[in-house]
Amino acid sequence: MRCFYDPGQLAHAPARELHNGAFVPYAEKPARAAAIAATLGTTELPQDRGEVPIRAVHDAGYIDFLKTAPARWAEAGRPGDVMGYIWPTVRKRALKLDRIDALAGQYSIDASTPLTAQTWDASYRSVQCALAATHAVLAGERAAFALSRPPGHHAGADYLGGYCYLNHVAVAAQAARDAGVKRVGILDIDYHHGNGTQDIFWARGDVVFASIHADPATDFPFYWGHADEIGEGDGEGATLNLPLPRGTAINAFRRAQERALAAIAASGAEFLLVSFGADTFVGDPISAFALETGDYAVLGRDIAAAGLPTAIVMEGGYAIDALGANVASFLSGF
Ligand code: OKP
Ligand code: ZN
Repeated sequence: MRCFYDPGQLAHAPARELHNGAFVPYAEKPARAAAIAATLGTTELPQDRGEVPIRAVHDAGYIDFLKTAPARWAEAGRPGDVMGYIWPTVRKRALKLDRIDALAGQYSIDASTPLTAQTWDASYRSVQCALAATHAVLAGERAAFALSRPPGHHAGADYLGGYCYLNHVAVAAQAARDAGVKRVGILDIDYHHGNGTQDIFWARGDVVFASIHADPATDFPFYWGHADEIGEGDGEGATLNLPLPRGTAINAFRRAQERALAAIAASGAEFLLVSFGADTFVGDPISAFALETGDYAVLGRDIAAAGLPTAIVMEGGYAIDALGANVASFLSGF
C-alpha cells in the first residue's frame, strides 16, 4: 500500500499540556509519527497541493491565526506555547477582538492544544499527506495511507482542540468531492469522537460521517458525539454516532463498525475515508478501550470487505511502543 509521510511533521513538539489540573508532558509526541514510519519502512513524500484545498474547509481568519499567533504571543511577552485561557462562550456578542489572548480563546475549544511556531507547517504537511493518499486512490489505488501527525479530527472550520489544528480528513473529503466524487463516507474509529469533522459536515448530505468512540458522557470531547446527534438540514441523517462504554473490546467494537459501514453503504457513498486512531488499544495511556494488536487486522479486513476505494488518515494512538505494530496490523487487513 502506498504510504505518505513527511518528516517535517516532527518539528511540531509542544512542551506541556494542561491535564486534569496540572501541566504534564505532551502526550501527542513526535515519536508517534517516527514509530509508525519506522514500522512501515517505505514511505513517500506527498506532492504539495498548496493552501487552496485547506481554504475550501477552514476559515480564512483561523488560518491567519494559526500562522501568526506564535509570533504575536511572543511579542505580547507571553512565555511558552500559545494556549487559550478565556473563551467567548457565555452570552457574549461576536466581538471583533484583536488581542492575541482573546483570539486564542476564540479559535480553540480547549486548553490542552498548544500552538507553537512549527505547528502550522507540520499541520500543513499532514494535510498534504491526506490529500496525496486521497488522490492516489482517486487515481486507481485500492487503498492508501496518510501518516498525518498531529491528528486532525477535533479541529473545526475555525477552531483547534484535542491536539488538532487542521482537519486533514475533512480537507481530503472536500477534495474528493471537488474531484467529482458525488458522495463521500467518513468512518471515524479513533477512541475519541471526531467533533471537528462532524461540525464541518453537519448540515451536508454529500459527506456522510459515522463515528465509533468512547461515550462522551465519560470522555473527551464531552459536548459532541452523543447518539442523538444526527445532522441538520440537508445533513439530517448523514451523521451517525455510536458511543461505546469504557472497557469495550473487539467484539462489540466490530459490531458497531459493521453498523457504521452499513450506514455508509446505504448512503450511496462512492469513496471512503477512514479516520484511524490506535488509541482504542488496551495499553493506551489516555484511553480506556481494550483492543489488541491483532484486532486491528480484523477491523481493516471488515472495512476492506465493504469494497469502497479507501484512503486512511492517521488520527490518535499514544502507546508509542505498540503504535507501529497496531498501524501495521490495521493496514494488513487491506
Ligand atoms: C486526540 B485524538 C485533558 C486532556 C484532554 C484530549 C484528547 C485528545 C485526543 N485531560 N485530552 O482524538 O486522539
Ligand atoms: Zn483519539
